[in-house]
Amino acid sequence: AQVGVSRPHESAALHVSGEARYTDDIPEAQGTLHAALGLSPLAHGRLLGVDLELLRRQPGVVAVLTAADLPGENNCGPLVHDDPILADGELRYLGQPVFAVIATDRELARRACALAKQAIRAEPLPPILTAREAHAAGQYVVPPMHLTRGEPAAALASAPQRLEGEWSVGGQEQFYLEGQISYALPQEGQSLLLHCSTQHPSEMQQLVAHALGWSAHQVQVQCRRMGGGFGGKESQSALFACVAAVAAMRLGRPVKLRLDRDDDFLITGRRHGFDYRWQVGFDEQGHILAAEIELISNCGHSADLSAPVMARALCHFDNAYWLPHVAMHGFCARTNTQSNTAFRGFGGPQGALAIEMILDSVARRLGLDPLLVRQRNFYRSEGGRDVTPYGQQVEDNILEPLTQRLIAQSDYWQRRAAIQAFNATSPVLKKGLALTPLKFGISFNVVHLNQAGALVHIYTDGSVLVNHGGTEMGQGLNTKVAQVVAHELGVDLGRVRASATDTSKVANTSATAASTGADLNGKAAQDAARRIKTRLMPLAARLLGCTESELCFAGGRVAGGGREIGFAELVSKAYLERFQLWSEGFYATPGLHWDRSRLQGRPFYYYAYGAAVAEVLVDTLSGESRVLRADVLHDVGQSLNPALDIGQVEGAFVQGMGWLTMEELKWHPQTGLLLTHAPSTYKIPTANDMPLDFRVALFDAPNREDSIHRSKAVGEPPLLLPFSVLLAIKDAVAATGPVRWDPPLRAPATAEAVLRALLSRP
Ligand code: MTE
Ligand code: LUZ
Ligand code: MOS
Repeated sequence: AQVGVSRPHESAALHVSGEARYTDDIPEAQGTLHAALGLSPLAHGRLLGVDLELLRRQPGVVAVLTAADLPGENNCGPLVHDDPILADGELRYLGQPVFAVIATDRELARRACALAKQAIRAEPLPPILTAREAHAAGQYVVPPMHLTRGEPAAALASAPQRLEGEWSVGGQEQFYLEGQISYALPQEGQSLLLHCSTQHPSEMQQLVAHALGWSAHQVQVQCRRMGGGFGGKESQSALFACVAAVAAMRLGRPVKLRLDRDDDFLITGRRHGFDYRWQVGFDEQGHILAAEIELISNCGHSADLSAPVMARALCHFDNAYWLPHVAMHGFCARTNTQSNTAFRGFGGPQGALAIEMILDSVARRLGLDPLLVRQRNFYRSEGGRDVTPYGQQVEDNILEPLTQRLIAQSDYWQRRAAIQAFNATSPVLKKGLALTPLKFGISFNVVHLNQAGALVHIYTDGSVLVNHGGTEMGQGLNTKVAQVVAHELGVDLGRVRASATDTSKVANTSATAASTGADLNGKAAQDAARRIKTRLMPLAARLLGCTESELCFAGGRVAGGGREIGFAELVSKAYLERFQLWSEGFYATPGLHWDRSRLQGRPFYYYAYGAAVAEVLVDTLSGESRVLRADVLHDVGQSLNPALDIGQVEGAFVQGMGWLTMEELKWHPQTGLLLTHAPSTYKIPTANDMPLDFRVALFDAPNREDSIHRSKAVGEPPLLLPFSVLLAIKDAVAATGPVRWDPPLRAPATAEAVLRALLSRP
């Protein structure tokens, strides 16, 4: 079998030898020019003009572009067309691109752009820099969203116990290792080839066409691979694609736009920080009776993907739990900062984290172990406690068996006792322990996006080339899709090669996002391979003298009726008999329906589950913490490739840990300058921050839905696993105080935040 087995990433050898070609490694065509962007020095202002003469005088400068030079629409926003490519009239955030300089080399272009402060004439206006301020002023990028079930107000009023609170979680920079880049090459007769590091080539094609005032068929977008995307290249690769394309067509020369890291931080958005205000009603056993919550996301200056991000946050506030009466109110606050966007989990983590913090507070109030309170609130089929607030029935619930197995594997209860004993005798160093579960909905929460296409070629020597609408960002999608095709045709994986994503091969693709890459493109590629196989079967049956139902494609051979023929031989015979040896394939996820205005329906094909136990050590003098051990049990259905899936789970765990414990964004409270705009001031986890003892296992049970080989999506769900780390830190802090103390720990739980929580001890 070619699926269900660990195989190295298709580019692993190229990655480690440095041969893997990223967009900036494509040999430059003769005459290539380089672009850089001049950025707004104000968080908010009226744009009065740009001193073009000053910029044009700079060495190496070939051209300077402003909004007035755009031949088509000045927009790079994906859903709401409210995102200018270059500022026009209004400056909306500090870092907003105002002009582009095109020069003979990148350094000269950047140097000219460094004159932005002198070149831009603007009148400052007061900025709104926090989501709370924007909420108070009623400034939103899209209208508020409400999701309600039952009678939350009445149920809160009558609940035996009530708690309320406010909390917030910070944003997170994607920190893809390869920064944003686009390379535009004019072709003959008003057409363009664009190499772009993007998760969404079709949308780049469309937005570039609009910016040029062209039709889509004039623009071809290609992406062989990205050096990471993490959601940051789903929509936000567009600004750079549009600038490179417009400059290239205007000058009739190839133009490359590659950002340096500081500009990438200053221009692009990231994970939305959220503010919450909540109320919860519960009984003495910790059963949640009602909850009401306001979620305010900091969207930045434009809508971008903030609406579906908030919708996903609202659809994940329940996480693993039955909430009989619930009201959620989502506010997408408009602020004068970078426009926030997709980041692994797409609002799901921000929704689910809120209920996990609330349950932890409930448990502390009652003096119960938080694990018990969690388990008591799990979705279960008895008593109709298995319907989500948005009306989808949870049919594939494996929360209880998965959690039970993890409790056993991690010795949760023994370690709970050992930690209590340790803390009793250790005044400075304190340990904490937490188990958190997750349930994550798989599918784009916009129904029509759940479709994919593929193109499979078999050449006359029996080698296979597969192309599909998904993009490779390191997650191993090409490997999985190649495995599916190899499996279908019964050939070795080495005979199948995946080629660069290209809008001229598969049209109208969705972003590689929502963790659906393998689900959608794997099915589409399987469809394509099956179509070719179906054409080959009558010929194979004739050659082998058997019936079609006796045929078996495996090991590079086709067998039947006690005889066999090599796959390559069969293919060359088919060619001579004029069979079509290539095919397209298509897939659309079945059974989805969603009422976007009421937030009701079945947005998800299925759920992925998982749970993690984290044990941390906190130094109560410095506030520093360290993950001593993490045990993970994660559900990927029947894995297509366990090695890749474990890699995804480990990576997501550490990335989520970074979000919740180390990565802190700070904007200057008056100017709105992002102060943490480089690795010198913004800290992501390194090898040194890995859990000292890290045990990741897959919960190996087939998807009950007919997904590709009964696997489940893996990209985003495990980002929720390190909630356990944050809550273990909170547990360690709580151990310094009186029983039932609920420490006010914010996220990210940096050393500073931990010290603040410790200092608030009663
Ligand atoms: N893994 C790597 N190495 N690099 C990435 O950029 N992006 C994540 C996840 N894993 C990412 C990654 C995100 S945000 C998503 S949505 C999925 O991969 C997308 O790929 P998939 O749908 O093929 O899983
Ligand atoms: N929905 C979703 C989306 O669940 N995930 C996504 O990445 C996405 N992107 C665009 C629109 N809806
Ligand atoms: Mo992932 S945030 O859906 O690109």
